[in-house]
Order: sequence, then structure tokens, then C-alpha cells
Amino acid sequence: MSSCLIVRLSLLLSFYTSYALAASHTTKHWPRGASTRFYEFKVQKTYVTKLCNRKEIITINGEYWHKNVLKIEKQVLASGGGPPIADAYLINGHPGPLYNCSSNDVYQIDVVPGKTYLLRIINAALNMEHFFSISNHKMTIVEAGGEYMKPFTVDQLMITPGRRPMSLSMPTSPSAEYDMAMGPYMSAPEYSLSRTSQPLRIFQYTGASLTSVGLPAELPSFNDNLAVKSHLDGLRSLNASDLPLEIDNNLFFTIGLNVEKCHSATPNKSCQGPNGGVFAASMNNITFVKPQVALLQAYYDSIQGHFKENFPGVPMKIYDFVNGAPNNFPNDTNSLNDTRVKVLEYGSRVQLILQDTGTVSTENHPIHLHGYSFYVVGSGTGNYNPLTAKLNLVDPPYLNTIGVSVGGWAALRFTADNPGVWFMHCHLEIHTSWGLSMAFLVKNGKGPLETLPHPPSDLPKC
Ligand SMILES: [Cu+2]
Repeated sequence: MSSCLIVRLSLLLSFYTSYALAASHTTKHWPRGASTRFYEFKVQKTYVTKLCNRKEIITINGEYWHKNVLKIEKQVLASGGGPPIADAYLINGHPGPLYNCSSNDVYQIDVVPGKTYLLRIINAALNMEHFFSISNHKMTIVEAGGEYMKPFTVDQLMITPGRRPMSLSMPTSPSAEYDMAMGPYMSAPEYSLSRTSQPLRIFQYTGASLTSVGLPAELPSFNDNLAVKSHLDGLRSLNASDLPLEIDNNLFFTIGLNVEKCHSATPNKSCQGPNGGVFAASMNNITFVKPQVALLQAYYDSIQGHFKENFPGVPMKIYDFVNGAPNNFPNDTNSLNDTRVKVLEYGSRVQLILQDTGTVSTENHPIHLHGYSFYVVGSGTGNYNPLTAKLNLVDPPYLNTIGVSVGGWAALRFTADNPGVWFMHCHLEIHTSWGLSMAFLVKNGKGPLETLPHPPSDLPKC
């Protein structure tokens, strides 16, 4: 290491107190389910890896609550209202120096000037999409969701929960210190503009020596939809040779939030959603109800009564999805509570339009499909119009999570060649808890290679 000229990248976190002030707002998100256990840690020291001899850096970015997240989940769901904003954002488990009691808790990486580093960035947050940047550095995206992309250079990334972009980064100046930062992206337009610039102001120089220059990382404002759009527009596949050019199933799913009528005898406790209602969410206006028996097991073992096969391929009602919501929406937006799957024949070629709705509030929803990646052949704002939508059938990005733009749409294509039951859901965990999900049931094809295999012998019984 003696010949290494060290540049230290200090990872700072953006946070801002006014976000906490928004805690009663309708579009807050909150943690859910088994995946939250990772977040129950206390702030603790992790080992710093010196990277002179290594080329890959992994950062896992997440959210932190002072309380036990499982308890928070229970409380929030029982309240009918929205979740609290995270108390801190973390990079590799470190909250950074900008919070109380964590002034020395900065994740730092030593890197060599002139070398190019592969950054593997994972958004493990529960309820928030995030921007990510490194001061004075451009990043070249080379992979996302496990698939290589045509190299695409950006100043900042927007990463939805569950996404794992990789980028290449090269320090530009020796003996300097650069901040690396993540900050929330919140697209719901009800968030007031007064909060936009605050994340940029709180970055601090950390640990810079007298001779070094510390540079704060810049992030887009928290509601910079244009930055998100240009990031998505720049993603291109290296090879899209198996992109379906013909379509067997043309599907159209709306995605969005709902409000259910209060049926509680104690509305002050249990109906804290908008206008005294209870928050819900839906796809094609069906709020997914979790079955008592896992869908895959019920299907495989032919256990009746746990799901229906009539998830609609198009919305039951067509209207102006984005602009058609009333300004003062009722406390019952009439979603249907049910457990339904959409059945697909083995090998069928699917186009799926995901359309955000403004029933409660338009918002960017990171939709994730299990069992498949899909080509994102188009995206746009407003209502999807097949006559004017421009589709990229040459080199669309191949992803497994797509942030459907706020008040907009995305067009996905995939071939249903993986038999089984595959969950599709919003990766903002509270939205999934509220029912923004469904499942595809992909039938078997011919022969063992096209047939759902047996469950593993060590499958847990409970
Ligand atoms: Cu969502």
C-alpha cells in the first residue's frame, strides 16, 4: 500500500428535519415484513476495507428507525394511517456525522487516484426511493438488476428499493476527500417545495486534512422527477435478442393508493387515513388480500379456496387515471379486497402496461416482479395512449424492478417461460402491506424442463 496515493471517500447521508415534519402526510411509507429484520440493528461500527488491492465496493443503503420496525408495522397497520419517515438513512449501516450521537460514525473507503472502481449499490431501504451521488465524480452505469447495460454516464443515480445498479467511478483528483451521499426521492406532488433544497445544504466536509479539499456531494432535490426520468431514459440493454416482438397477452394494470371506509368502533384509533378512512392500495383496483396458505403451495397441492384465477387483464373501469381523481377524494375509493392471480400460458408473450393513478396521490411506484426480468420497452407521463406511445423495440433495458413514473406509465415485455406463481408488488413496503400487489400463475409447458419442480425436501413446514 505504500505507493498508493490515498483518496478517501467519505460517505455521508442526507437527511433533513423537515421530512419529519411531514410525518402526518398521506404518502408516507413504512416498513414491513420479514425483510425488515436487517434493520433492527443498533448503530454499530463496521470494518472499513482498504481498497488499494480490490476493485469492487459494495454499499447497502437503507433506512433506520429508533423503534423496532415490526412493532411500527403493527401499529401503523392498526392505525389505518401512514407510516413514520425513517429516523435516519444509512450507508452500509452508518448514519454519518449529521445526526446526533453519530459524529464519528462515517463509512469511509480508501481508493487510489486514477483507478476505476466498480460500485455495487443496493437500495435496501423499505419505504423510500433514493438518489445517490459522489461529489465531483461521474458514474457510468454498466449493469442493473443483474444485466449488463450499454454504459451510461450520470451525475446521480436514482435507486428504487430492491434495485442493484453497478457503476464505475474514477476519482478525479488525488489527495482529496469526496463525499458520497444518498438522499430521498419523494415524488408525490403534495410534498411542499419548501423542502426541496435542504438536502444539499447539510453536507459537511469530514475529516479532511489541511492539505486536502473536501467536496460535498450534490443530490437532486427530493422531488426532481426530471432527474429520475433522464436516468431511466438512458438505460439500454447490451443485448435484447429475446425481446418479444409479437404479443399474445396485452395487459394493462393500474397501480395506486386507495382509501377504505372506516368500519371501526374506535375511528380515532383505527381510521387515521385521509378523511377518517383507512389507507389501502391496489392493482387494477383490487387490494391484494394475503392468503392463509401460500399461493404456490395452494396451486401445487391443488388446495382450493385460497385464490381466484380471475385477476382482470385490464381495469374494470376506464377513466382519466392520472387527472380524474377528485381534489377532495372520498373516504371510500371502492377498491375490491380479494386474492386473485392472472393466469398465463407457458411461453406466452406478454406486454404489460403499468399505469399510475391519482386516486389518492400520484407517486412513483417501484414495481418488482418475482421469477422474471422484463424489458422496459417504454415509459412516459400522463395516461398511456397506444396511439402515441413510443416503444423501444431495439435495446430496451432488462430489469426486474421498474420505478413507474409519477402520474405516468411503463410498458414491460417478457415471455412467460418460468412456471409457477410469481408475486408482483410495489417495492415500497407499506404499499405492499396495503395491497399494491398481485401474482401471475404461469402454467406448465411440455416436459420436465417446462414444468414446475417439486418443492425442496427441506422446505419448512410452517
Ligand atoms: Cu407503491
